[in-house]
Amino acid sequence: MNTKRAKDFTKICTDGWLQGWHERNGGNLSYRMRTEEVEEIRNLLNEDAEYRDIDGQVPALANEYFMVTGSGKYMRNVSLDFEDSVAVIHLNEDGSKYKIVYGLVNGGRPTSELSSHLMNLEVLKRRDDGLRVVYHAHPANTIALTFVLPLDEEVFTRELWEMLMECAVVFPQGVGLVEWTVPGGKEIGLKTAEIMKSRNVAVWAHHGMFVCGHDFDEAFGLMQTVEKAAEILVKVMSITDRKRNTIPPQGFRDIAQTYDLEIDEKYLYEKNSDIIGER
Ligand code: 2HA
Ligand code: ZN
Repeated sequence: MNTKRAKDFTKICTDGWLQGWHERNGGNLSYRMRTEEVEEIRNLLNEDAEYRDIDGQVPALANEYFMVTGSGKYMRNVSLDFEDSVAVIHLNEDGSKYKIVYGLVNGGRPTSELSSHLMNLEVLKRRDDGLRVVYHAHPANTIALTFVLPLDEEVFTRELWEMLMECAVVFPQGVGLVEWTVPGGKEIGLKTAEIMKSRNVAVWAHHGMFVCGHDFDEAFGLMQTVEKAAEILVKVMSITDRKRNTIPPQGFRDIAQTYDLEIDEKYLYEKNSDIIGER
């Protein structure tokens, strides 16, 4: 497929692979297509394909088209063979079934995380129609932190924010956390979608991260910013369990004022401990 959107989709898969976020078939990507983008490839679509059940229902996405990676496909292969690795799917009139109208030419199904992608895209559509990209990866530092930081969204967000001043600007709503849950189904999809109602980042404990964006660059940049902050924290924690210096709560209020951001005060609690991860 030789469209701008297919190129953008391919680029993030390659970029994520180069970051080391996509071992084997790890990670997946979805994009809610615009009407004109579907029209552009109309002659490539096979509308006779059979509808199959989605684990979960997404009525607000009925009749829409999505570009998604395939289950078991490797992100590193998307640029080498797009038609083998990626599908365009169409949802039926009540958002309970999908059919593959393009791609996965050597067989296969959409990503094992289809439920999470579609449930996220549904709440995002309600929140802001422009939020069309959902990206899942396995970035090592963020995953590492889920073993040592408390799985408390306020603490987790605050520790990341302190590592890299950009964080508060890039994800001022903070990050949501999903405690260990078996991936690949409706349960984890519902928990993640709950987070996406108000935030752009969901960390899956001991597994990976989901982010959303208006476009592929924004989604990738968000994943990279969270992971960069996590990497710095891992470095700090490998030296010591406490900080000698850091950005104080007022520092974040000043950032919010300078950049005209709404920062939730719940992340700016006064700390009683200099031990990382303690309040
Ligand atoms: O596609 O990342 O969560 C492999 C995964 C499942
Ligand atoms: Zn995964």
